[in-house]
Amino acid sequence: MVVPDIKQALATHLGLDPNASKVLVVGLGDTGFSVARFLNEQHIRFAVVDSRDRPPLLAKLADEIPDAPIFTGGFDEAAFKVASHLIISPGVSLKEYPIVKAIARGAKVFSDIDLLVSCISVPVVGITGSNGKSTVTTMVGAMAKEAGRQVAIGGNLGTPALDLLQADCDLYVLELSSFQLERTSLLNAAAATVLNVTADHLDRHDSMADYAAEKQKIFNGDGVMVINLDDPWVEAMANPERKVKTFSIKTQADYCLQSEGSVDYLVSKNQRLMALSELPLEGLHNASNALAALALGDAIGLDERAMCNALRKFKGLDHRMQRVAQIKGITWVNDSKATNIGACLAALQGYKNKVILIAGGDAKGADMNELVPVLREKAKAVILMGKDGPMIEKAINGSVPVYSVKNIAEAVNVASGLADKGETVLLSPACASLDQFKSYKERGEKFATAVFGLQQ
Ligand code: UMA
Ligand code: ADP
Repeated sequence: MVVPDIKQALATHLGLDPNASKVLVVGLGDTGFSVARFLNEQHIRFAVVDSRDRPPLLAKLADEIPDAPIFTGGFDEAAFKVASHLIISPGVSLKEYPIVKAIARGAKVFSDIDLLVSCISVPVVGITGSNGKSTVTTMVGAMAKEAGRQVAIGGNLGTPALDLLQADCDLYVLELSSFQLERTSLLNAAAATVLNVTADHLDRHDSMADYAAEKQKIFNGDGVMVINLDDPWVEAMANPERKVKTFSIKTQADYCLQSEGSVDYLVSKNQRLMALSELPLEGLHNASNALAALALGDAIGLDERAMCNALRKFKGLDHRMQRVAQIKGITWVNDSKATNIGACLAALQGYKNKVILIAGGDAKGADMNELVPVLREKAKAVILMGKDGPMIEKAINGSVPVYSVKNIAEAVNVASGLADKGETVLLSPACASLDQFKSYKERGEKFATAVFGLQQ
């Protein structure tokens, strides 16, 4: 449901006045475009600025809103000088000089998430964390659908928040990144979680504490806090004065695992919900994700049976521990979405036997030494590529055989030569892809293409 008077809500919550406000939309990617379209529909004056010469949606904006002022090729200081409000895309750092200056002058900063939540009168479920956001967001969305709810699912997952705005929607499930949360102040989620906090985006955040503090903003307000007892950063966020639901794969919690004989169950308050083997996903980290999703669903009143049915049918997302082929007894797994150390560690820890790992790319300022003890235990060989390949090789320091390659096709060829029957080759780079690819998707697709090429 949408509030009866959007203009009034924007005035009340954000001080947006169609006659006086001058909004600057910073960044013209998917978020900036959705914001521009929304402001145009609400007849609120805006301009768009992007530091790139040709931002990806320039032609589309000029076509759809021909009279929108657009400044590209740098952050035009004049545009910032007159702005009363800045709506800043997640890809743009708040430390950019014109932004710092505009804030000091009194310009208000907010996000597309602030705009969405000002316009709706139905519950929001918010999901953040270093890893598992997309998986848990999609799980909760599937659970809500199975329970018969009219649910909109998006945010960092892909569909910008404002593109989800629909009159007949009774629930929003939003994946939120630390960048989105950093500039969001109006969110009051009915249920929210920080799944975990491990090193990521340290090129944008000053420290782990700073990164965790941005994530913690998902708990602003008075909704149910869903807390991972296995993560010390997250456990410390629990507020005993609030409604809290806990989950864990290691210890007793509101949602946890229980073994009986050789069978593990997902349980809630000592009641078995389903056998872990019914969850069609690899890796214990996905048990943690399922428990988080159950706790979130419970917090907003979803039916338990519907939630378990949705989990039984959940096939997982592409590029996350996705088995792409089995060729001559060798299993090839695409985990291209492992863009940080935590995801790569979770992938490796899921294997009993040693694997051949393909890793490397842009480490985003992370300390790759954290990876080394697990590589020693779980990797037969490591094939490295990309900008920070040499840095990872230095951290490994000869303790595991390393092969340096130029591209993913060469990585697959080298892996094919090293792998014996019964072994697994795992692409789980622990790094972002952008130094060599358009996205983690392109990296995963090129990996799969090269693997299929081995069959020729
Ligand atoms: N950029 C510039 N100059 C600008 C504006 C952007 O150079 O003036 C660059 C950014 O540094 C970035 C790229 O352009 O490299 C895209 O930034 P953006 O803010 O325009 O991105 P959008 O297209 O709006 O997509 C954003 C999220 N992107 C980022 O946070 C970088 C998308 O998450 C999200 O799906 C989308 O909003 C809808 O909500 C992607 C992502 O990579 C999947 N997120 C990071 C992650 O998951 O690790 C946080
Ligand atoms: P995000 O949206 O936070 O990036 P995804 O669900 O897309 O999370 O998964 C990203 C990567 O993290 C994949 O490599 C996946 O296998 C791994 N992963 C998923 N859930 C977890 C978890 N709970 N802990 C650690 N790694 C995880």
